[in-house]
Amino acid sequence: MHDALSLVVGPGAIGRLLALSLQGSADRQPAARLLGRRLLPDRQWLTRPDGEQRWVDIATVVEPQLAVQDIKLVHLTTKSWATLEAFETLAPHLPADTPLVLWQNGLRVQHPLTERWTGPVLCASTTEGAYVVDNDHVVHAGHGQTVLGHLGGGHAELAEEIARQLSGAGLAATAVDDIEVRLWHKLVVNAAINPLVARFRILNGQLRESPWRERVEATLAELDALMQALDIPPPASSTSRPWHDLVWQVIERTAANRASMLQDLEASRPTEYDAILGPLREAARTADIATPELDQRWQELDQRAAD
Ligand code: KPL
Repeated sequence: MHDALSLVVGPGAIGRLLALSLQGSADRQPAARLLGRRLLPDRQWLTRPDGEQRWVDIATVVEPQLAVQDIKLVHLTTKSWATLEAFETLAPHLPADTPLVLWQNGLRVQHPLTERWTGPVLCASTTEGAYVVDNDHVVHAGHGQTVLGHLGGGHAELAEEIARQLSGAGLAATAVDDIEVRLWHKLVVNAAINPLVARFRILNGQLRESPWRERVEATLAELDALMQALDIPPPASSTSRPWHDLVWQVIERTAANRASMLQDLEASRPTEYDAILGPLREAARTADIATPELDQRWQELDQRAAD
């Protein structure tokens, strides 16, 4: 896997960061290729967190049958709502044992794709910060951490190999045997922050102020009850309010950020509201837990999606 050619599907911010980091750090070329709906310039700028900028030569391909040539690993980095379609387009052209890594927010695609794909499927959760400036420029805004693993806890060696490859490319990654729990943790963070900041078009840090602070607290009370009912182990914390601590820590750390859902709304793109709020509301209904805050956020964003 060390020198294996990877295909990155979905040239958004994380997809481009991944492809350019892999390509820019490998001894053997090419190390990565991008598959997208439109061609991007073959030379891309990558700005690093320390401000250094460099060119990376990388091929973008639009035809799946050409994109898969000699590929040993596929990273699917499309938005959650576009992922099943991207997978269906690619799958007929891929050798049946090709490993897939899923990078989506929410919990809509991870289980169906793990069941459907014939090869190993790993899920990743990342806090790397990146944004696209232009057709030929992506900024790695801040270093984060990536965890990855198989939903059933298997394929540990493969997960470790991929984690080593990512870390070698400057994206610190660790293989874990509890990725499903990690995805629930990220889901709680995204559900508490993203729909609210998107609805009110505010920076993450403004959630610390009234009236949004009260909305975050009310949402956290629902999420706390739901996580307990689902038996999801809480994140490590020195207090008795681990979910509360996790979410407020992320709000502090990302105070100046425009969350991904807000960026999607502002760019008139579909948002990931269903991948984030949908699984939580469905689990709440099964567990007979009322979630008026989550329901309201879902209705507001669903209304926008229908407009
Ligand atoms: O992951 C994020 C996102 O923007 O999707 C958070 C943690 C909310 C940071 O902005």
